[in-house]
Amino acid sequence: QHAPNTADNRQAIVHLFEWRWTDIAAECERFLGPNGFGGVQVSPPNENRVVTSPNRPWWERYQPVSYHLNTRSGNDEEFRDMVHRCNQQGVRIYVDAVINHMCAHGYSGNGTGGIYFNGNSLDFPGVPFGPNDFNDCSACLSGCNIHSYDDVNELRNCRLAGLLDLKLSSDYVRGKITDYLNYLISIGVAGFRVDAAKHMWPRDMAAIFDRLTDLNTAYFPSGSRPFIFMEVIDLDGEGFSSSEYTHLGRVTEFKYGMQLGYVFRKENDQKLENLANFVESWGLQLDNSSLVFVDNHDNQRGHGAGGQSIITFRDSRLYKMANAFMLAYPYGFVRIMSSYYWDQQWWNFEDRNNWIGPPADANGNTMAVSINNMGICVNGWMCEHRWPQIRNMVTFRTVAAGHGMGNWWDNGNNQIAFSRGDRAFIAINNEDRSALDTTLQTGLPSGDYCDVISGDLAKGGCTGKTITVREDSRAHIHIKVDDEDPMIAIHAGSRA
Ligand code: LAG
Ligand code: CA
Repeated sequence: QHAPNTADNRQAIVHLFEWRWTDIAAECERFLGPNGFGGVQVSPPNENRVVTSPNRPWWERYQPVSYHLNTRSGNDEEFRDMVHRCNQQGVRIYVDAVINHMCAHGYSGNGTGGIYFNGNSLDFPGVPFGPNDFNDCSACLSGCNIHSYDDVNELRNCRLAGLLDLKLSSDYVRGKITDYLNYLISIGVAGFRVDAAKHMWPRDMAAIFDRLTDLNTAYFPSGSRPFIFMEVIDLDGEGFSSSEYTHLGRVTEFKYGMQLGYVFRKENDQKLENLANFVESWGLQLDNSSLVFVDNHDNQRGHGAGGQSIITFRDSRLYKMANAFMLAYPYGFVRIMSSYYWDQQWWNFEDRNNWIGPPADANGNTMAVSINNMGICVNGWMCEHRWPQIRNMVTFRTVAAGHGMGNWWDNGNNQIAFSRGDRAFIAINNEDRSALDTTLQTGLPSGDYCDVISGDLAKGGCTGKTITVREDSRAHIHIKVDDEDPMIAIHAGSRA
């Protein structure tokens, strides 16, 4: 389904990429719950192949070997404890479901949970799956791998990068996958990010989703259905369309982050003014069918789609601006990325280190997330979701929920402003030379408001800029070009 099953109408989730379950549980209690985050997308929780060459890349988790909950993020017990503790905080858990394939052909051994598998003989006793549970290579033009993204048979029945392609038309295979997903539902998860969805037939996915049980009534109203958002990379020009999937749930809207990158970087003839009607002009899926993000775990490192335009934590000023726009504008369900740092090594326009896994000790165990007394993550974890500007814009989105965009203003170039009904207002200045210095209609009731970009409304008053909204709802807005964060955002909850 399309609704995210969040508590209290919360409006944004965060992908805690490669975090351990114990750290996520703690983060729900100490940060995500209190700050109104709706949920967490977790890395695939099921057992995967251990890749040693290169040494423990992040992408080994996209090579399943069984559906036991045993990975570098933790075991079954830790996973269940996390789901419970996060739900107690009103923070939902969404599982990254890798169901299109198992591990790559040609490898065998023991997975992260110690279970034997053999990707030469197509034998996965931990499920169990055998040779008959995979698509044969009859749909593939040469060999077993996908070569052409124009031929939908090849796209869906052949191997993605050598990954053994499950025969999702089989009742038995559907049953095993459904058992896995229903087990997660019984634990209390709220939905699924479905990996590699364009490589699966919509009808096969429909058959699997139909067999899913209702959500656990310990945490959700009875009859609640799992939230489904499918990773469909559709930038046009291939033999399929993401609209083939939108009746099943939301799709990841990759055009959004790519275009937003161009807009804030001022490339490809794009400027902030163009955000006035981007849904039509970029050909995006409808509001209710899309999941949006500035970057994801793939395209922040050159995998997946979007290329050089994608903005990440490395361009922190632009990143805060793009996230602020995404969180302010009423389009799509929002996912924030939370990354770990790695050193890039550029060679021929490609980062040769784009495989590097999460911070780990010498034995390859993922490190716990350390947070200093300023609330900043230190040992390699970026924690973009904790950046005060992003954290506060999550609150902005919740306060504004259900109120449409209004009072659009732009200078015809790279300054924009708009309100969300009479609940919230934002202005952004991405000019190189001119300050934004004018009086604008905010839509808000008169009063003094604390700008949640430069500070917080604390007990003693506003720690940032104060914006005075007059009787006629207009306010004087002044944003210099060289402000570290050239924007202001105010809302009903930041009124002094
Ligand atoms: C996805 N969405 O459709 C994930 O978001 C993406 O991260 C996954 O690819 C992909 N689908 C398959 O689940 C990742 C990496 C790949 C990696 C793959 C399997 O982007 O680079 O492939 O996970 O681990 C790797 C190597 C390939 C190799 C393959 C098989 O990079 O060169 O052919 O393993 O050995
Ligand atoms: Ca497939």
